[in-house]
Amino acid sequence: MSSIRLSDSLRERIAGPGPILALTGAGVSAESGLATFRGPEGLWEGRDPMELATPEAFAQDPVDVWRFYAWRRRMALQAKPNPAHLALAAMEAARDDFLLVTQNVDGLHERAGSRRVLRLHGSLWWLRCVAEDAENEDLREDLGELPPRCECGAMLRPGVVWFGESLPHEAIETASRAAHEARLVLVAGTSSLVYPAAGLPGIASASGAYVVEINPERTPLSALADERLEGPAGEILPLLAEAAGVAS
Ligand code: BJW
Repeated sequence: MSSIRLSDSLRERIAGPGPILALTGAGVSAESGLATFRGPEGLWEGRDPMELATPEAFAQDPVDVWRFYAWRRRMALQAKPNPAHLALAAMEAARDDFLLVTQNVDGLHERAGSRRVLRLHGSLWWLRCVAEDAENEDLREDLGELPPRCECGAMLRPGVVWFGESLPHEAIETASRAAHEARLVLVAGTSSLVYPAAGLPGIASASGAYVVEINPERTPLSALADERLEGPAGEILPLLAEAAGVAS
């Protein structure tokens, strides 16, 4: 039985009319067994993922970076959506003014049933040809010899967004617009350190939205949030879905 109690004000807001924006990060997949980036479990073979998730690392040693992403793909395939993913999918299904924006690349939101997902940082299941710069959904489960190759012979790279790279234009434009229009923003499982995603709750707040942070730890967003729900997303998001009158 959870000790987390939702305020009456939040209960009214989650069940009431007007656009809701949910922004998620790696913490929502933590309860599915996937490591976060900056947490204590975040190391891969003793190395900081942030040193591998860069264009510079890929340019220097593509096979090394591909080994990291091949491992991430295997972990994501083995993982199952948890109650946090399911609650978000249920809230989306119950109303047409609910938008999910995620920084995650693992595909667990879609596997939980979310249909309108704005992916800010790409997908583990997309590949991009370094020569043609065209992105394809990857239907191969096995990448074969690393690095995988495009039909044109050039290397393929993971279809994710690394530091210093632009986010998909349409996704960030739509997310910014949704932040301006949102009445309620749920920010779950992100350290709120990485921009431009971390700026979305601030945009929403400046436009009058009520911002709720769901995270066991404080982040740079905590001071701005109207309400903090301190605990795991897999416990708190189902409570919010229930308060919205939705079974997840
Ligand atoms: C739980 C939990 C549970 C645990 N329940 N919670 C403005 C100011 C300053 C800098 C910039 C700026 N604008 C742009 C920049 C530069 C840069 C940036 O933000 N740098 C900062 C770090 C300072 N941004 C970029 O380069 C972006 N591009 C860009 O803006 O292009 C234009 C431009 C370029 C250059 C200069 C200026 C403009 C691109 C960012 C790409 C980020 N890519 C990555 C890798 C993706 C591929 C992959 O997955 O491998 O995205 S980095 C990594 O961080 C990944 C994540 O999506 C992202 C965010 O991490 P997230 O999800 O928050 O995870 P964690 O681990 O940090 O946090 C987990 C949280 O969960 C914690 O708080 C836990 O407490 C919590 N938690 N269990 C709930 N059960």
